Amino acid sequence: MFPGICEGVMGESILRRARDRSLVEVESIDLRQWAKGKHRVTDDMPYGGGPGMVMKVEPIYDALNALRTPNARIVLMSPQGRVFDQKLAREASQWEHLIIVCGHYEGIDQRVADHLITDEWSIGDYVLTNGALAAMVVTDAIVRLVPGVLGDAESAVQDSFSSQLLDHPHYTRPESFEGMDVPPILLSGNHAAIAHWRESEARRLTKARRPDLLE
Ligand code: JDE
Repeated sequence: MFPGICEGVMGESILRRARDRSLVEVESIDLRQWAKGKHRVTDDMPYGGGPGMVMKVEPIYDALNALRTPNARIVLMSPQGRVFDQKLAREASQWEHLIIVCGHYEGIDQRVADHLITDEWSIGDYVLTNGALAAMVVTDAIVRLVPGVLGDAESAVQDSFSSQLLDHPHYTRPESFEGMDVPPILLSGNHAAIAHWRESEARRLTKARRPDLLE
């Protein structure tokens, strides 16, 4: 319903460069194209009553039939989905064709999820007004893993989560700022000691903040 959100995100920075260099093809599609009637309605009142609106099945059905290819995976972003993580991002970065259905209102007619969708993903335990925001989060996480998208400087190899640990702290110039100093070991030139410090900081941080990752 909001292709502008997607274009805004995909028109900047690394995603834009990836598209410009044809490393990925990303398209945002306005569901209203497949909505019928003068008012191009995409939502309706819920059966059984209650507040809020529900996205209709027909426009989504027609859109998916027009867009799908034999190998397409069709993902619905919703709070009910499987929680999206780095492992899923790595998997999806190998998929040939990914179509993300972005819900809004109170949800989508359940027949979409039951019959048209191959995967349902959540980006976390909170409710957004608009699935396009969640779709851009997963798109960014997936596209940056496509070979060639990140330059050497941005390389994903040493990222947090490729090591299953949180990242270690980073510092840059100046050496001292308003009485706040860079840890001296980073200025020592001792690369083995620096690597050891970074590893132990990553472990310390992970243990303190995300002990679940150490399981
Ligand atoms: C995705 N984490 C959160 C929201 C919704 C009350 C109000 C709205 C398809 O159905 C949806 C989709 C969305 C948008 O996505 C998210 C999200 N990961 O919010 C609702 C549910 N209950 C329904």
